[in-house]
Amino acid sequence: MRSPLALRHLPKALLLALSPAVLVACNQTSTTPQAATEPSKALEETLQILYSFEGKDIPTDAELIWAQASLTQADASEGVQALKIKMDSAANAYTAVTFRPDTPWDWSEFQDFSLAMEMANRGEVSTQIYLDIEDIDNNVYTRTVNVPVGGKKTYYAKMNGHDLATPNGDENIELNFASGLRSNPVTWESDSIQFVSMWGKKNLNLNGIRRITFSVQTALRDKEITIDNLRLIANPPQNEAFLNKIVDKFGQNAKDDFVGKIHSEEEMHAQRDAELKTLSGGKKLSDRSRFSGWTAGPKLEATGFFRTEKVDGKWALVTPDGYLYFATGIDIIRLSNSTTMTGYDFDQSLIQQRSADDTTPEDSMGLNTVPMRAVPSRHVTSKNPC
Ligand SMILES: [Ca+2]
Repeated sequence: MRSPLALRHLPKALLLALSPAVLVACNQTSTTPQAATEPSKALEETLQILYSFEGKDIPTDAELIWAQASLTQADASEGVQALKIKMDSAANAYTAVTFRPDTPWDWSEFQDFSLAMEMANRGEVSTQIYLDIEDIDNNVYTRTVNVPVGGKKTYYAKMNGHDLATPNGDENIELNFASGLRSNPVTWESDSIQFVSMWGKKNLNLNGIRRITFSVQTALRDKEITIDNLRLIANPPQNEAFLNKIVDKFGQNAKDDFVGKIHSEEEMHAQRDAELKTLSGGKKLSDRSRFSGWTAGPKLEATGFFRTEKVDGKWALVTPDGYLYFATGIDIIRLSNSTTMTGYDFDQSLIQQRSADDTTPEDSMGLNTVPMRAVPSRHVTSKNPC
């Protein structure tokens, strides 16, 4: 079944596709210890079942976008049926199933609770699911999780309580205030899997939850999941030490094991030596400079520093010797909490100057703007577009 809603959602889908903050690889294989297939005992206190998929038809609340739904008896965790969703995600950037009740859910009577469900994946590749929950104020909180190929596991997304607290009241921020992390470690131990926080308003208006959307975005393959027992659960007591000792002495996640993790200095040295061995065998391309610049290309001034410079109207990376080079892996580069403008400058004598030993105190401040006294001195220095 293909929904006409697809066109309506397409602009948003394209917007999301451009987001740089996709942190979970769509085809990653979980290297974490295998969780038990049965829900943790600690999570079995159900407050309210939203969908158990036990009827003869798919719930009318379910809207499909480039996806097909069917009821299946495989992987049911409550009753005998579950909802299987097959996403046409190879051909469509945004595929989804949205549960949208006629009347928004009022969950204001609950405190310290989560949305939970079992999900299984009988496809050929893992399925990265985005979970959007929207309230009646049009606020959305987006989370994600990777559902590996295999049987059902329990997943949950907090709706209230524990680490959702935002002490200064600024809800629309990606990082968690207590930890500085985008997504916190679990606040209770269980076999269930917590959705990874992505962006949006963490504390939604529980007087009215308008929709719950499971989507697959910008995937190269068709994907599928089976969902059952979409419900609200009471959060078990919070582990107050959930942020303690989460980073080991090598700067790694101390609470999880993964391929390539360093367990000792000897192991680190062995990895280093193995990597150096592969690098020493590499041969430089014939038209590359000592810094791998392009010797057959334009030759700019040799300033002794890596820098950027415009060549024929386009920005280029330049080696200290003045050759252009190409680099992969460039990520966000910005000044600390500063706005960025091109083409304008100000009287520098009116702006506090930095020294080489500054420790960028602006990082702990708000947006670092030009002081008001310098504003009248603003002038155009370049009309070239960046
Ligand atoms: Ca069921």
